[in-house]
Amino acid sequence: MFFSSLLERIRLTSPLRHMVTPGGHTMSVGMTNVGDAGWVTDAYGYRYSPFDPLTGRAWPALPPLWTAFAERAAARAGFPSFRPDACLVNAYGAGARMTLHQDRNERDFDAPIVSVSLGLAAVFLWGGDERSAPVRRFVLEHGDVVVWGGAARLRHHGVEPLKAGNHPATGRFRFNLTFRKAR
Ligand code: MD3
Ligand code: FE
Repeated sequence: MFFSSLLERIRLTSPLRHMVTPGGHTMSVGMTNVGDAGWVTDAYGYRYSPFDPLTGRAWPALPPLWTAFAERAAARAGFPSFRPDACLVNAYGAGARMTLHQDRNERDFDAPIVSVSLGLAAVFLWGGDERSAPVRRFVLEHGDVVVWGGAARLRHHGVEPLKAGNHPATGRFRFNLTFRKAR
């Protein structure tokens, strides 16, 4: 499948790593990026960087097949002019989670974010515009593609700790790709 094989090649250039938040917490989710810019966090803050801080070199290029896939999904959801320039790759092992947050480091909130879930299923947390708003739970399964745009774009969201398991496509992991217009 074109996601998994390309992912293996990406990891050889820019390996998955556990980044540190400005508050000093090491993230349980392993991350890497492809594209002209990649999302990073360290002691200085959250941002998009044209370089992989681990290698000092550019992130691997967005595979044209991935870009085409994300653009087609966005178009079907009503965003025909979406052109992603970044893709964040998240890798969840057993217990890895993402606390409730908003995605606010992109320049243009009118552009949607397209997410692709692969491998083990996870419980997705879907909150509101305020962090304190009630949260709904959805299961994201292998092959699920969601386009988050319009009023959904700045909603709080997160992922519950991943349950241990084994998936034929990804082994003990869940991967999530998010296609973004960062700049
Ligand atoms: C709703 N990733 O990378 S994907 C993230 O499963 C992130 O790894 C989660 O949240 C994951 O920032 C959730 C679904 C998702 C992604 C981005 C969104 C939902 C979103 C941005 C705005 C609103
Ligand atoms: Fe997010």
